[in-house]
Amino acid sequence: MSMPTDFGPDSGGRIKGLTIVKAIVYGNIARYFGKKREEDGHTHQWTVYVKPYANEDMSGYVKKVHFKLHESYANPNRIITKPPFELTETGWGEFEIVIKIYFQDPNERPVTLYHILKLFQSPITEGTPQVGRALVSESYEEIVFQEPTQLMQHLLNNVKPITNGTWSHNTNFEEKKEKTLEAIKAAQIKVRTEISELKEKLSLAKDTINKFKEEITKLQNNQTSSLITAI
Ligand code: SLL
Repeated sequence: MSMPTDFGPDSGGRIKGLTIVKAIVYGNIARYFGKKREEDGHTHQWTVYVKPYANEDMSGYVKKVHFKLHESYANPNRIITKPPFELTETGWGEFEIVIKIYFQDPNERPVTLYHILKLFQSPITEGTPQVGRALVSESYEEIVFQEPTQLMQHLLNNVKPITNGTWSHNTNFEEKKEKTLEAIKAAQIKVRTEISELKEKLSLAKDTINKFKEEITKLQNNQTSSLITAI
């Protein structure tokens, strides 16, 4: 039986034409102590995480997640080898965390994400989801596996559920998607209207230019003919 797999020397053992997408959510949750801690000046406890968007156990295809913290932390390189792929710490400041996801198949290049650790509620981002007194800052992302190996395809397509219950997120991504789509559509209409208004203005300006040009030509012709008459 023929297989859709090409294991020829140029294929690298990858399944040609196949793309598998895995949706993930990454970010942080943070909780204020209520005061500055005397001994180290820390004000918050936070957890940075990578989790699956769907109810799927990522460890089927994720080998480890590397969280790179700010240099002010002792051992800023933290490696998590099993789910939940998360890290809890305490601190006083916000900084960028580099998240590198390694896959079970070493042929698959690691994926790097950047997350700005958020501790403080900013007044402009109203609607940032709150859990109890905690602050949530998370993003939706899709990992695209282009032409995975047969091993990786198997791992990606045979993930186990995490829970028998419902798997939900702090952020209502469906609602966010709808709202973002609406905003894009509204912006599209606005831009289209502006373009047609500008086009109209441009064509008016062109008409005016042509009228002036005609006037200039007329005046020049008159001048020439009166000069000829004078001679
Ligand atoms: C800032 N640029 O100044 C940032 C740096 C670093 C936060 C924030 C260290 C905790 C510890 C900590 O919270 N660093 O003492 O280990 O806001």
